Amino acid sequence: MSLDGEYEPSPAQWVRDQVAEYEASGGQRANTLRDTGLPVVIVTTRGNKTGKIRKMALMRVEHDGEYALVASKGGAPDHPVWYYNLKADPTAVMLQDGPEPFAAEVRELDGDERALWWDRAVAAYPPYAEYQAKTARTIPVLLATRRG
Ligand code: F42
Repeated sequence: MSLDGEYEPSPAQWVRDQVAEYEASGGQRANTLRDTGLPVVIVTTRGNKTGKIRKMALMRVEHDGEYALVASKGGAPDHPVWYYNLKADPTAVMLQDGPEPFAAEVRELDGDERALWWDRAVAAYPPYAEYQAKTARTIPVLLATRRG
């Protein structure tokens, strides 16, 4: 299964390179954030204005086969564009954690559920806590679950 449409690689070269290398190697290479040794996943969305296929790397925050997608963007003041893509079309998602991507759907978490997954996210990637401290926005946490 895949998302149909024209693929527009990320304008950020380090993300574009990471996605290409991860996909070309079936997750054997480019599977961590730079030299942190901490694992990433590849997420595909559809652009909410252009309809083009968009891909990015995110930190791997997994629990019982579900994944938190943390819209941190390094603690930037604004949400990443992919957050709006997922809000516009929460079932147009592919997630790759290993050799093959799978179809997923997402929903944004709040309350106790967000708190639980936020703790898991910080355990997986401690800098998320610093990112939250340096931005006024509440960093969105979306839960991706397998579809079909
Ligand atoms: N970002 C995170 O937010 N969280 C993470 O845990 C994370 C980990 C991570 C690990 C490795 C790595 O290589 C990158 C990592 N990133 C992480 C960065 C992440 O991959 C994204 O690059 C980052 O979150 C920024 O996302 P963004 O969607 O804002 O990306 C920008 C650079 C981008 O691609 N912009 C496109 C553009 O052309 O400017 C827009 C793409 C798009 O979807 N456009 C829409 C469309 O319709 O096509 C229209 C958008 C509009 O509203 O105008």
